[in-house]
Amino acid sequence: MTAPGTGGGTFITFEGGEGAGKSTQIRRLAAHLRAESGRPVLTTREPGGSPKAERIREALLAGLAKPYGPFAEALLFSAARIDHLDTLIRPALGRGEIVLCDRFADSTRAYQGAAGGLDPDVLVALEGVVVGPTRPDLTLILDCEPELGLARAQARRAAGAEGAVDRFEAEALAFHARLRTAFRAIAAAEPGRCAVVNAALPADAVEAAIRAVVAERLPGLLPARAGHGRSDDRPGTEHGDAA
Ligand code: T5A
Repeated sequence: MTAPGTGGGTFITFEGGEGAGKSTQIRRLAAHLRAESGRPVLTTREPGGSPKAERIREALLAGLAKPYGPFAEALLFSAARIDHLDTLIRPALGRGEIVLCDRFADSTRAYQGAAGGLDPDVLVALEGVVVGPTRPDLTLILDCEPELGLARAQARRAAGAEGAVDRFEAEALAFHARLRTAFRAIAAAEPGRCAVVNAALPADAVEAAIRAVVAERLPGLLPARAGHGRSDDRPGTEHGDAA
């Protein structure tokens, strides 16, 4: 069963704090679904995903909107989201594709709302206008201590060609702790849509936990096959605490 606004496609979002492993796990789930579902799989991200939204992403992550406060930032994330939905996500869902998106509206709730202090009523109104009926069928919330996620992001930066710490990663630890609480609260408030995955586990174990959640929550996604989508038939993996 898919959400009413997804037009025959399947919309899965990944959420969580900095460096929780969302990009890593999107790549892995996309490869699995491409191999096993027989349906096209689109991976994308927010902010960004479409050429115009990527331009807004650059400004947001450079901190250009920070002086104007969380409402202005939420408006810019929303502007990027409108273009992303109109030009990429809704057309793909309309073609029956599986869309895996790295962050979506829950990030606005957590970053600009719970951690940034923006009025929840404003967020609800904004989300209603911007997202409308295009709600995710499933949201995987990758949960770990903020210190761990920030350390992973820092290690990746030290090893690669990435630039300086971006506008949100640079926030104080207390901000990141509020984010974690916010994402867990979103999951608790919408248990039918959201599943919390223990992202502190090794990447293989997180992947196995995600496959198990997808198989359980979206049983029509993969053709029925003995043991399909179950992580406990794979030696060397352990279950996450998917809720
Ligand atoms: N934002 C976004 C808002 O404020 N409001 C909004 O509405 C939206 C949509 C986006 C920023 O914008 C904010 C949130 C963000 O601050 P971004 O660069 O896309 O910026 O930031 P993130 O989404 O946080 O992405 P990151 O790349 O930092 O983190 P990921 O994708 O969660 O982590 P990933 O997979 O890149 O992994 C990080 C490192 O850890 C390793 C990986 O190999 C990598 O090196 N790793 C693991 N190591 C050990 N064990 C595991 N299980 C591991 N999983 C990954």
